[in-house]
Amino acid sequence: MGKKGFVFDLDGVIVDTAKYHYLAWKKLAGELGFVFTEEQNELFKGVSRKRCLEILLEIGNIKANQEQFDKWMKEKNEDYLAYIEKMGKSEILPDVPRVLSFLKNRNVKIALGSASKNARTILEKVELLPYFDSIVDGNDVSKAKPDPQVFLIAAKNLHVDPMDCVVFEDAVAGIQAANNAKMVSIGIGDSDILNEAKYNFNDFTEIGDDFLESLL
Ligand code: B16
Ligand code: MG
Repeated sequence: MGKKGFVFDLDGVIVDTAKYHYLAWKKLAGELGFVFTEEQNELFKGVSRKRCLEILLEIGNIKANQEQFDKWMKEKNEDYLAYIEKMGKSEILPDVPRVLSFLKNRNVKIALGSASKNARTILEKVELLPYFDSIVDGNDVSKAKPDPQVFLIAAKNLHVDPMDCVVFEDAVAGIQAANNAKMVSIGIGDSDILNEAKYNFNDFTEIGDDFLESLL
């Protein structure tokens, strides 16, 4: 299929940082006097930090002024970063290094396309940074997924036509963003939820070298 650029989402695709986001949001909710459930945390996947806090405050029915809002954003991120600080290679999701190595050896370009402003730190911690030709994260975008902006910037940085790019994503909005960018979308996770993806796999152990080869 002549694909030349491969873009990976971070949380839910390369590492499971959702569990750390959850612990940090849960702590904040506790301080604000309400319970935040793991089920509610599902709503936060792929969503920007600012939007997550807005949703959290809606759940707790809490009104905040700008100063409180900024303080809570900062507090949540500091708690989250304390978990990230302890991350290592063992937290990379199964077979991600195999797929990255395979692609690297085939001389295609690799980018990260994540909503997280902590993406670079996380890739450094799990020692995957050298695989990436470009990192596009929450610091680079003004429009959230499903807007295609994050992936279009990645394609531009890789000097690859968006139509020659493939995206690995675990969030519905991310699959929609990839489709909106006219890229090949690959859903990592539940195929019933990610049913708008062109291809679906539960995780990278299901993505064989022959499938990758067929994309090149
Ligand atoms: P940060 P992804 C997303 O990562 C997470 O899924 C989402 O829960 C989080 O709020 C967002 O990053 C922002 O993260 O607070 O580190 O800037 O899936 O887009 O890689
Ligand atoms: Mg994700």
